Amino acid sequence: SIPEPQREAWKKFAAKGFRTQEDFEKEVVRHVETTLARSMFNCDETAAYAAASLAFRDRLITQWNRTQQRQTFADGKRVYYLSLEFLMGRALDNAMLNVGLKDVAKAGLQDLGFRIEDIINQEHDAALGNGGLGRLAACFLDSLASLNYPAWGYGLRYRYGIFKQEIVDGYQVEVPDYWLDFNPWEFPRHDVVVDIQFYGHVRKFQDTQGKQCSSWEGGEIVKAVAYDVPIPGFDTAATNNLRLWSSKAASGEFDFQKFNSGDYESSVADQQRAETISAVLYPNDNLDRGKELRLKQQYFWVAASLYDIVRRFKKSKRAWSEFPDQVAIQLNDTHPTLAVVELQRILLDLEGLEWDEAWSIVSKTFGYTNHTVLPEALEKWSVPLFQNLLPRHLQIIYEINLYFLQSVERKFPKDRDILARVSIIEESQPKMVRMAFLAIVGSHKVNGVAELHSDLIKTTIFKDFVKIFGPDKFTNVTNGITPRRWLHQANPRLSELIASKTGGLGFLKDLNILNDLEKYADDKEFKKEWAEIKYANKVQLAKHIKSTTGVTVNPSALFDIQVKRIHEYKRQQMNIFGCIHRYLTIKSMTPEERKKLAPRVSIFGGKAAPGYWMAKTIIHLINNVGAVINKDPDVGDLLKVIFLEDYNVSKAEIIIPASDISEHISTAGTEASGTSNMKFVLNGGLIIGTCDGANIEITREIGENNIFLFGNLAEDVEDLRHAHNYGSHTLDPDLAKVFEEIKKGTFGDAGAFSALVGAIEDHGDYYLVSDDFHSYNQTQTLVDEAYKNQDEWVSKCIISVARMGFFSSDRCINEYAESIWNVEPLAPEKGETDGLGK
Ligand code: GLG
Repeated sequence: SIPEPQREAWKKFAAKGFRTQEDFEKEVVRHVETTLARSMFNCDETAAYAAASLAFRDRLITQWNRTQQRQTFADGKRVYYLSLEFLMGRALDNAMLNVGLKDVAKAGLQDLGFRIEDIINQEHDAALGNGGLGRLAACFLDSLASLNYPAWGYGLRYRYGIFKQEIVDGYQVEVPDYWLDFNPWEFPRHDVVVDIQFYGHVRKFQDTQGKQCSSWEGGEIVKAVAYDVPIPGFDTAATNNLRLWSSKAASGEFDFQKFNSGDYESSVADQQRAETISAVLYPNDNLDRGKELRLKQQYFWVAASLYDIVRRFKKSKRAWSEFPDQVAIQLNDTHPTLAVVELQRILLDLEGLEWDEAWSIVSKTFGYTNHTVLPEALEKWSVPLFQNLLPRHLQIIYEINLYFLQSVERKFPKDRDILARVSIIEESQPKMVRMAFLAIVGSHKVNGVAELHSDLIKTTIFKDFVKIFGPDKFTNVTNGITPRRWLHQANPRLSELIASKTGGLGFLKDLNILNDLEKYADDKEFKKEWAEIKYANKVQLAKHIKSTTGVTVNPSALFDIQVKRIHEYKRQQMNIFGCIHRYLTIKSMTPEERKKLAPRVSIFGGKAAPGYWMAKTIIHLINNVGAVINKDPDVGDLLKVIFLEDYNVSKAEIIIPASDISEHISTAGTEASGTSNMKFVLNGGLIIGTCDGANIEITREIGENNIFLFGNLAEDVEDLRHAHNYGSHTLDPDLAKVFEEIKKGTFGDAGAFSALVGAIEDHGDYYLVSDDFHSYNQTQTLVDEAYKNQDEWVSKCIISVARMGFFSSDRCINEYAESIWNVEPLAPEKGETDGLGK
């Protein structure tokens, strides 16, 4: 560091970041002219976006530096959130709002000849995630920074995020998402590079004291390079870090030799192989495929992150026993579970600690969040694959398992079966490592993401572990969403109205302030403004629908929206069958009867995993049904069916504020939480849903009168499935009519949909579509009726929003901090906030 006498100069010239409109414009022009080497004669919107982003980035990084310094001096406990997915979406709008300078930027851009909306729309989404799990991680980062927690996110810098979806002739087509062409939000840290080892063998030896030691040797090395993304808190100078690792070939003699000896091609191939590790996000949501490259990604990211964390800890020169007082690591699902093993390896093999001492540190450091009970999503890795890729880690896993099973045996000496049930190694052919079990054994807390889900993991998949470790190890932290992005940014009109009634933007930091709105639930003037905002948001979505699909929809119709990953358990098939049922009903009506119907637009959106054929079939059916209904003159405005291509975070920001009703209709017990349910209600839409995930807690908060619940309960699912397989399974009569219509070819070649229909008719209807179909349609009729009474409808929406405070990710993060991480916020000092816009 710089010697004391020279620091004055540094302080004098320290970067501050702009504060005024004039300074902002100066920065933009400077970036256009010098960073981008353009001028006012060829500065298009892309360049203006780039320059505006760089101006904000400069500002953020200044605050970032101060935040990091402050945290280093304070030397307190930090949280590390390990997630293979961070579904960030766009950064510019968020940065402008969080630092409170959007108005300044708007005026500045206008002065320079641009409209802020056009500039914001230039940005490519950072789509490093599949769905809810990745977006949750992004909301958490926003809350951690906004609440001043000293926290880092660690992830992978995929060159390709989730694919872009195109719809061609009704089918999903995947297009690669190359998003790094120009990304102003990241800082490459070419000085932060970690060597990551793969393959090789384990050498056993005795050290000079005669102690048995192991060393992992040989194999190959890949380099992990850090890229830092600043995460601004809302209305605070605190700016946290998201560190993403990118893989790079270990350069040096080896390649060079090959190159010199004429083997140019293979030296390049090595490089490509190394870079493949962080090349692409696996596009599966709630599905584990067990591919070697995925395990490589996991180890690469976990090893680099732990190296970084341990290095930071070692700088403080504390005793190892203090590690858990300085470091809390949260495992977002089982994807980073190898961190447990890697930390044990570091302490044992590299730092020379004894097993018990090391293990006591490890198991106090980690917390594990489970996000699903679906068996196909629970990660398992084959032992032979492990043995080859990570031989030392496999040994350590066996040892962890041995000590664990010995403790179980001591506790339950008479129960032989329990050992096989809870073993981290599944005795199958080939043997498998059960990652969730490893995560439980290696963590001090395990949490589910909504009450029902947290109860289910305790009574089903992790039941034995509750017996072994006691119930206190298992807890619930119901998910939340950040109101900054999902209300203030996505729905500026509503945010402004709320601010005008609740005394400013304080509700964005304490969402319970929304309670103040309840007194306006019957206020005529307020309701009028409320309804106008919803209508304006629907007009905006209608425009988007028109421009992307060519279909004209009536903004006065009821907008019914289901946007999320396409999955059989989420039951988009039930929704589209419901649309067909509605269509058949309309067709059978007289014109007089039709006049009494409430017009509806059914809107779908979501990606199917490229290998998930059934999900792709559902998309195909939705599109074909839309093609028939949307041009049927008997139907007109009464029903439109729309599939919106390429659902992502920035589209969600347009779609969610425009809903009247949204669908969260998973088979009870299958959706761990859901988070879009919260986003829709927070934006003044009602929901139709099953008693599943967070729907249950939403109901408790907003009241049963304000939600449309239907369907079988989680506790009945098992019996129903059993009855399907062993008893008689009669198809719901309305569903039978829907199937007849599909089979007639009304929606194109019936053969294309035979598997979809067959899964319900002939193959056990695992997701209980037929069982719930009647109650689903009946409830949709109640929705129609309720919507006709607009006055009451708007009151319901206002009351619901007023009661949504609980679902802020701030509440959620505070719960993690208190009950799992044991960390305290570290607020910026007074002077430091001078970085803020306000
Ligand atoms: C999972 C679950 C969702 C949950 C989300 C965040 O399926 O129900 O809301 O994590 O906890 N794979 C997911 O998206």
